[in-house]
Amino acid sequence: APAAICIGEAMIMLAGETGVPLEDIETFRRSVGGAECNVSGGLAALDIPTAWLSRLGDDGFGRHVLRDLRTRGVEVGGVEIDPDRPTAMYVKESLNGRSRMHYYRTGSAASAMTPSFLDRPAVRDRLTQAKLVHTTGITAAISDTAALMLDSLAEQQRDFTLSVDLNWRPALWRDKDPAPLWRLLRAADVVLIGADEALVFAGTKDPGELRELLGPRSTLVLKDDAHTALVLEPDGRRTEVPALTVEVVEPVGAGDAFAAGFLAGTLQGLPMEQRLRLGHLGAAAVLAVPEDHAAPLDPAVRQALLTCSDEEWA
Ligand code: KDG
Repeated sequence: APAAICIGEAMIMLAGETGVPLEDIETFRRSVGGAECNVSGGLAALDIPTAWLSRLGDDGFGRHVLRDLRTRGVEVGGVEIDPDRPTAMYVKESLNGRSRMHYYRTGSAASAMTPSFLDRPAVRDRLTQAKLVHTTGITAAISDTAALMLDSLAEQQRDFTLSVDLNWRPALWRDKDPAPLWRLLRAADVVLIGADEALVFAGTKDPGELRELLGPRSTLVLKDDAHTALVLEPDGRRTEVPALTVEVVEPVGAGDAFAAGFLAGTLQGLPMEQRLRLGHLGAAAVLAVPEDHAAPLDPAVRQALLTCSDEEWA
């Protein structure tokens, strides 16, 4: 049975040529994106038995997502196919060293997730057996019914650890009340937040202040992009590990790879410092490629990097 479950929307990603404005792009490169879907692939690549739960359209894009995830070792038996709504997609435009996302996801199959999605036997069985369930603020934003589903997920009698990555996407929250997102974050056992987005969303990137806002019971993982990541545990313990220096090709997806590394390390019971290192290693690999996910590191190299001295690390 899958130890980890990721719930959220997957999208077909169409990346335009770098430096070309959307109206002039002629050729797009297709890959698969979507935060929770990226995390599921990252966890599977680190040998964690992982399922991805969501809804897809009965279309070629949906079939491609399923095939891609299966190839990456993610279990997709709990995915529901919607005959009436499409698989979502997004277009990535890279201009002046920055990426912009253009979403085509309103009314998508995944946005029609409701609390009853969790009651389907295929989903219920997987949730009962999971040790960890991961989702993000994106799922709270894609529709009111998906936000209600997350309320119901948070209220469950649960044996699993609930992990939530803030993934603040202003474009999805325009004219919307972020209350469901606050509820989700406050219900989580593990909260992952980037310092930049913390500042925009919560008005602070101070770990102590964030802890106040989120409530004392969660483990807070605060990433300061290129520089460092720290963990604040409920008992007040604090662990910090500097990031690796990499030449950034394209940043989207790095946060998901970080989450996958950190959560895999958590499920494997690694010391906190190694969990953070595993997160940084995942992020570094994705920063160096244009896609939202990267090929996994050679296990021997990974192991050496996890256990080297602090001086050798950074
Ligand atoms: O974290 C990466 C995601 O942002 C990307 O894959 C697209 O899920 C996505 C979103 O909604 O922004």
